Amino acid sequence: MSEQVVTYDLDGDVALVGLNRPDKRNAVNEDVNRALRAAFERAQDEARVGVLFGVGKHFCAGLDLAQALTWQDEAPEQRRKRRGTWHPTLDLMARGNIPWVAALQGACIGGGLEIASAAHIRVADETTFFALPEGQRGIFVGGGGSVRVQRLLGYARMADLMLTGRVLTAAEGERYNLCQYVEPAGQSLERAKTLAHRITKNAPLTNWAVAACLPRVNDASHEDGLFMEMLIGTAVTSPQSKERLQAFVEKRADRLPDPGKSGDQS
Ligand code: 1HE
Repeated sequence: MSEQVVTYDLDGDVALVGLNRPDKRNAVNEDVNRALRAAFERAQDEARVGVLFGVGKHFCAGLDLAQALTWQDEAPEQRRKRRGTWHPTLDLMARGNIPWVAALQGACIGGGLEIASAAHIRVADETTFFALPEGQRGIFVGGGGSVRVQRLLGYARMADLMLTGRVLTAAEGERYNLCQYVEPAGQSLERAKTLAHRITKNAPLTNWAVAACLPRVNDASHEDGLFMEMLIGTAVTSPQSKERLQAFVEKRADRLPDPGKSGDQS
């Protein structure tokens, strides 16, 4: 694993993973993919929540097109080995054991959007822009985007982005369901960290159920989904549930703030 292309730090119970090729706009080559996978595995072992961010002005410009160019003349057998290598990496994030928050700024393009879509929460800032320019590059999505990005956007919007090369602003991205928060320029990472630390306070089993089980329920039929929900509900019940329910009943737990009365809820 290359230490330089992906950074890893632990901030209390939060793992901070950084895409670190700012001069290449954090384009993802094979080293980055391998390093990301190692970082996600490590985070699952030692953190309760992960934050993924991009170093520099851009989150990620997608697949490293210069490296992809070198693959074009490879023999079919060699190319076969490169197929689907992003999938296990991003599945670790999207349906692994801990929730992930992605902090976005600047370009969140192609494979960059696919990576962001594997996070459970996406925090953009006002400089963020989203695009799927695969049509212009003569390639297809390869990081699970046809499943994950399409589920966020819906077919019509995904087809529009892929066919026309349309670029969305942060505000449009929020409207299109590509991010849940839009912060002032330069503040997405701080907000993502705040959210991550808040998430660490949840019962760990509930976090696991949201991170690992909800995406699978989302893939199931109505009937199977309800059955899975019943099983997950049973698995999530723990002594912590009893203590937390008791704390509420005994008025020891914080009440939820009324958004109409309180100001900032972060
Ligand atoms: C790259 C890449 C890259 C930048 N692969 N090297 N992604 C794209 O089609 C997006 C392509 N990138 C861009 O449109 C622009 O670079 C940005 C809008 C992201 C940023 O623009 P800018 O003016 O700040 O930077 P730049 O001058 O274009 O790029 C700076 C350097 O980064 C330059 O290298 P240099 O050696 O000439 O300095 C660029 O070549 C390099 N660079 N983006 C390689 N993507 C799993 S399948 C997913 C399929 C896809 O991801 S398709 C979408 C690919």
